[in-house]
Amino acid sequence: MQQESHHTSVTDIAFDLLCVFTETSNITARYTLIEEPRNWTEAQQYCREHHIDLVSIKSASENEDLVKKAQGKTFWIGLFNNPWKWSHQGDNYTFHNWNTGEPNNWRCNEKCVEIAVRDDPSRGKWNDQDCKLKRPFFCFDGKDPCPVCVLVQLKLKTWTEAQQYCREHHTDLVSIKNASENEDLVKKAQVKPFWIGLFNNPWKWSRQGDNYTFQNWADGEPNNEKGNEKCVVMNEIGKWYDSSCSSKAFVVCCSGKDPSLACVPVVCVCACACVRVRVCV
Ligand SMILES: [Ca+2]
Ligand SMILES: [Ca+2]
Repeated sequence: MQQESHHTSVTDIAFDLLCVFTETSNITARYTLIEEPRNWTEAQQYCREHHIDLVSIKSASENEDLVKKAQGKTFWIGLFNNPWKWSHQGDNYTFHNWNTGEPNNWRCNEKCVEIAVRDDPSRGKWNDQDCKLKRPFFCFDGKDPCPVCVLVQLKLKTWTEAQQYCREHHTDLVSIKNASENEDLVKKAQVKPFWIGLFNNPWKWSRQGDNYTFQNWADGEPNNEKGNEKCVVMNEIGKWYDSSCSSKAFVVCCSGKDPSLACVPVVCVCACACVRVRVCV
């Protein structure tokens, strides 16, 4: 059957893992530098009002990222008080980057944290500081529900394995709600055909709450050949085929953690060291 040839052709190739990684704009867009200096409390208030909160820093790469964006200015971050905690609730204080001799709580009056941005060894290092001093600061704008990272896993999986994988490492298999999402996905996917979250009869999406309204079946599909085609793959041009769930195709997960967030589909995934984005097995 002509339509089914895409399976065999892919399955027969020997697969090494390949990582295609294109990102960074959305990931780095999670913070906003507010240049007008404020004291720490005003800064916190401003961020909570206009953004989400003062920025938390969880890794050296995030730290470096902010330093690069600070335009040479020393700035407040969301860390405060003793014991140290982040202004943004739920963020754990695990990573830190104190300068030598800091935090020193100078004159018992340093309860807030700034990052110095100078061209010396203290660049990017943290200092506890008097909360009343006015500094520019970074607000946190929330996590990008779907990083632009495009990671391709060349390992083929059955639909069930794919679903399990996506649910474990991301949110779920990808759902497609309209033609532009479909088009977007075809463009971003580096390997095809791949499983989408559509399954069963009547058709529904793996990701709960997503309605099956849009469809993009290839001609003559779904044909439920041999009564055994309950899962759906997308081909090179974005058309859908029902296929046997135990056949193998590539995997595309939606990486948004909150299913209610509109998600740009992200091609899944991994086994390559991918900085800033989740590293998958
Ligand atoms: Ca200090
Ligand atoms: Ca079919």
